[in-house]
Amino acid sequence: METRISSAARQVIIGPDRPTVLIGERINPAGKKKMAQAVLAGRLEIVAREAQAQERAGADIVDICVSAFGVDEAALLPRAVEVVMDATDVPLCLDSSSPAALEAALKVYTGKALINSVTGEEHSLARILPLVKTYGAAVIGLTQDDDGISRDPERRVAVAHKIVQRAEAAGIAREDILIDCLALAVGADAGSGRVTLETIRMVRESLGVNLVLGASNISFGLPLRDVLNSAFVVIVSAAGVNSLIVDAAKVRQMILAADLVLGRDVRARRYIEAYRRRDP
Ligand code: THG
Repeated sequence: METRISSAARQVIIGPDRPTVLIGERINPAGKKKMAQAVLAGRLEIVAREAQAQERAGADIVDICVSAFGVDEAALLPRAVEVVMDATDVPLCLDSSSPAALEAALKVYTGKALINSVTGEEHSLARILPLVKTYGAAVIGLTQDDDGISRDPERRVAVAHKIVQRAEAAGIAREDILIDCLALAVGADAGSGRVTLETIRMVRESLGVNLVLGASNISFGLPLRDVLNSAFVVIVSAAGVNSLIVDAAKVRQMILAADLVLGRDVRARRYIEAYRRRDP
């Protein structure tokens, strides 16, 4: 099963035998004072520059989130999308929990967007799935519902099934759904990594859909976050996650190595190419 995301100029394919697709996470005001202030003031140059930097660092897709206290996302998300489309050719992942903001962004986006995200909550399914269908987009389904995020993998899997079923009933093809089994901070709950891995295994076996993961969540609140994130992305890649929302500059080398070892980099072409292009 292959998931296609595109901009006007470029197509990215997510699939089991393909190299891991990196979705750059850095356009997100959470935890970034400077970006939050700029976004709040409507100064979006920093967003354009960050998109270009992530593309140079190996991001295949760029996630755009402008959610911050006091921000009118329905006004700002489409503007951010326009600014980024002017700055780069990378396809975009539209990251918002606001259906109005997502629709405004979809209206200006040229290409097949990745909508981030729908959940198993009734209000989310009802508002987001029609947008996916109308705009011909793909969508990330988060394995959480009206009861929140379960610590029981079986329940997360049940939410994944519900999302896929409802999406297909709305006329959305299964290949246009990426399931996010959810990574939570291991600093808060040492069992959270295993819950994610068990969910990944079961979703892969029972649904056969492509998988995405916001991997950096795993290290919130702990020191040496890059070390933890590196270990985690390798483990989840081996478990079958084929796209990651990450800081591409920090994990690209590790993912190139993992893809090669996992047989997703024929004749080591990408690995060697990255070595040739490295900064001397
Ligand atoms: N799943 C899906 N979408 C998501 C997430 C997910 N979107 C948001 C988030 N989780 C993924 N994006 C980020 C972005 C930043 C960070 C973590 C996840 C992060 N930022 C640093 C911080 O907050 O401390 C700041 C970085 C900096 O200052 O440079 O860790 O799970 N579908």
